[in-house]
Amino acid sequence: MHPWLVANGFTVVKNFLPRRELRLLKHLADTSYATVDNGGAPDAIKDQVHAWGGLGLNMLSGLGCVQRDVDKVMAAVQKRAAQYVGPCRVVEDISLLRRHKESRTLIPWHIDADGAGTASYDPCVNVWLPLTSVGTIAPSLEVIGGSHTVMRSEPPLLASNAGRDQDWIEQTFPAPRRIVAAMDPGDALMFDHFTMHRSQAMTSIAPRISGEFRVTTLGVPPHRAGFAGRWAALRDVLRAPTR
Ligand SMILES: O=C(O)CCC(=O)C(=O)O
Repeated sequence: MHPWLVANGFTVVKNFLPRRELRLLKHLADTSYATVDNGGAPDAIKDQVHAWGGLGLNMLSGLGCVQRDVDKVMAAVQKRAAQYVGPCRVVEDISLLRRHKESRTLIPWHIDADGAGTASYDPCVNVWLPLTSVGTIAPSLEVIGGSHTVMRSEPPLLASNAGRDQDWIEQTFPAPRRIVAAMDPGDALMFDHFTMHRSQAMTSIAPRISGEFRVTTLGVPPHRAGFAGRWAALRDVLRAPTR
């Protein structure tokens, strides 16, 4: 594991994704969201995109994308992530694209181990890849450096109540090292699944699509929970009170 990632629980990697795979990822996002927006997806998926913007990677082949393209992007993410975390694999079932068009869908403080169904994949790292420049008018992520060690000794929260309010954050991290990552397409924010993070707080936003590729080191047994449970967990993070 990369020493900065171990010490701080996150790292920003410029030019993480090669140009070709970045283009492919944008193509997957354009194709799948266009299918949803043009009425070509089942109601449940339309509702999900409206509610919180997410599309699981394993839904994309049903939304006009070619699975081989999804596999190529996952392979590129995996190869590059391995330079930071060692031999690893992308866990497709807990990886997704997410679109924010309105500030209503921005996500409150949480850790993926509580809210994103990653706990049983420990160690697990989120490779977060925005497809537009973020940090000023399109929301980036805000992370609390070092929070991953603190959060490992906190009792886990149920996915149905995984959001942390501002008072709790201020009490738990009195002198927080908070950073909002300013990033361009192709850059990655890699963070431990115990690292406290949220969507950059903004009252109005430029739309943004991002990829959330969750990688685990090789040898971790497949998660036993069902697919539906994991997506419910992500939705619940969104619904939890923010502050
Ligand atoms: O898209 C966002 O703003 C939040 C993403 C997030 O919380 C995550 O990737 O775990």
